[in-house]
Amino acid sequence: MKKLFLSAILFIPFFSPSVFAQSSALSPILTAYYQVKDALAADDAKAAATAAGGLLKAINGVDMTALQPKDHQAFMALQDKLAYDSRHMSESSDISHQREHFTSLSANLFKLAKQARLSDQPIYEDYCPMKKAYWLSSDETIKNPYFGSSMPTCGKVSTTLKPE
Ligand SMILES: [Cu+2]
Repeated sequence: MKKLFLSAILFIPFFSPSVFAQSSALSPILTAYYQVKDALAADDAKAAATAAGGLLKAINGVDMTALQPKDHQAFMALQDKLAYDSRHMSESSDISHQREHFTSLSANLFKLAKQARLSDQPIYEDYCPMKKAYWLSSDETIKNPYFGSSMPTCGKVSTTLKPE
């Protein structure tokens, strides 16, 4: 019993930041984007389309009243562009077409990430020199969504956004 109590105390400091840190009304967008990215990295066009549909829902479902004025403004300026690429990806079963849209989707989402809070965790912007395009990731490991299994580790982290 005493041991259990001690370990509980020891663990609280590790868990509390993620439990109590403020999350953003925009964070479902990033979460859905990561699912799209993972599906493309796995060369799975069907999963990418489904995930892009979820992303579109997340974009259209943002609770604007829950946003800080600065985040609200940044989101409004990019919402249509983000929705456009998401919709095209969700309606396509052609992975090369999805990857074309993923290029501008990633660029616009990175613009948003620089101006508004999307996550309590770092966001890594990765660069693919073969595609000359960027993508966003929640971890530093490179899993290339533009080439998938044919070039899984092509690319490098170009920018790291750390939450304030
Ligand atoms: Cu299209």
